[in-house]
Amino acid sequence: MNRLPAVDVAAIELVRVRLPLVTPFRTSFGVQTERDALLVRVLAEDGPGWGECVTPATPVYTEEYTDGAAHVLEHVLVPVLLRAGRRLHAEDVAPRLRGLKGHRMAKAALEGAILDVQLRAAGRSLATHLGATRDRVPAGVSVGIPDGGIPELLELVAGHLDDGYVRIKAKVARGHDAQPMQALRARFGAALRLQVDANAGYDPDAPEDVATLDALDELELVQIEQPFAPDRLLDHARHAARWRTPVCLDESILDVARAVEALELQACRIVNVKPGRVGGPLESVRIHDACRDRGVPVWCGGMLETGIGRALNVAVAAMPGFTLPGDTSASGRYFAEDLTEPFVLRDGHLAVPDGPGIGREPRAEMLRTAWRRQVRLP
Ligand code: NPG
Repeated sequence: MNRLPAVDVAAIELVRVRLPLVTPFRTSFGVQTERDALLVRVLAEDGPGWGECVTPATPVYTEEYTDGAAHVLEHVLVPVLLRAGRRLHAEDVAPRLRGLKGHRMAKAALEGAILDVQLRAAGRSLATHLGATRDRVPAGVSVGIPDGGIPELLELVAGHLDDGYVRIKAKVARGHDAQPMQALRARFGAALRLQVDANAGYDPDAPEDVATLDALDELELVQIEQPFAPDRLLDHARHAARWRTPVCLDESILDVARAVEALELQACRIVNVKPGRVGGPLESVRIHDACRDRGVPVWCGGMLETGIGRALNVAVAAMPGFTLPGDTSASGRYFAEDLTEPFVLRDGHLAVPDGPGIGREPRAEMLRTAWRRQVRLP
C-alpha cells in the first residue's frame, strides 16, 4: 500500500439513518427488522468521505452497540482525534486513539471515512489501494433462523440458490441446528457449499451441545463458525482437534495479534475478517497478510451494512488471500432500496467498485428518506 497524501479535515459529521429490511433477520440473539446505521462523514477540501459503523442496535454480538458508538464518537473519539491536529492520514487514527480501549467498530468507521477522503483526493479506488487482484468477488449469503422451521429454511435456501449465491451460511442455535442442517444436505445434496454460524451459542463443556456439534461435523460443512464464546480459544482448539470440519473464528478475532494467537493455538483454521469488528480496513489488511503468510484462508463477513459498509467489504474481499466466498450479498438481500447505488448479483458475483475511494456514496434522495439525525463536530 502506497502512502497517500494527508487531508485537512474541516469537520466530522455523525449521520444516523434507518432502512427497513426486506425480511426480518433472526439469529440466536434476536430478530432484526431494520438497519439503524450510524455513518461517519468526513468533510475535507476535496469532498466528503464516508464510513459506516457496523454496530447492531443492542450489544448482542459484542459489547458494542449503535447508541454507545454514537456517544463515544461524539464525546471522546472524534474530539481526541482532532485535538492532535486536523491534517490526517488514515494511519493516524489507530495510534491517536490507542489509549482509548475497545470501540473498534466506532474507530473503524472513522478510519474508513478518512481513508475514503484520502483516496478520493488521490483519484484512486480502495480496491487498487489494497492490492486487490479481482474485479468481482463471489457472493455467499447468510440465512437466519426462520419462524417456519425446516420447510421455510428449505424454501429460503432454494430461493438464494436460484438467485445465484455460491454458498450458504446458515445460522444455528440450540433447537435449530443438526436437524435442519441434515435436512438441507438431504434436499440439496453434497454439491451445496454449506457452512454454519453459531455466534458463540454453545457451551464447550455441555455434553448435549458437544453432541450437536459432533453431529454437524458429519455434514461435510465448509466450516463451523464461532461455536463457543469469543475468549475461549483453548476450548475451540480442544474440539477443533477432534473435528474434520474446519473451525472458523469471527467474534474472537479482534485484531492481528489475536488472529495469530488463535492460529498458533490451533483454535481455528479459517478466519472471518470483518473490517468493522477489527477496527478498520488497515487492521483487516494486517490480518489478511498474517493469514496469507501462514496459508490460512480468510473470508469477509457482513453486518447488514448499507452500500457504504458493503463497498468497503467488497474491496477488502477482492484481496488475494480472500479465497472463500464471503457474506458479501447483494443490496437486495436486505434492502428494497439501498442508501447507495445498489450492489447487484451477477452470475453469483458482485462487481468490485472501481471509482475513487470506496466507490459509493449515499444517494441524496435516499439519504433524505432514511435520515434520522445528525451531529456536526467542528
Ligand atoms: O450479510 O451482512 C450480512 C450479514 C451476515 O450473518 C451475518 N452477519 O454473525 O456474522 C454474523 C451476522 C451479524 C449480523 C452479526 C449483524 C452482527 C450483526
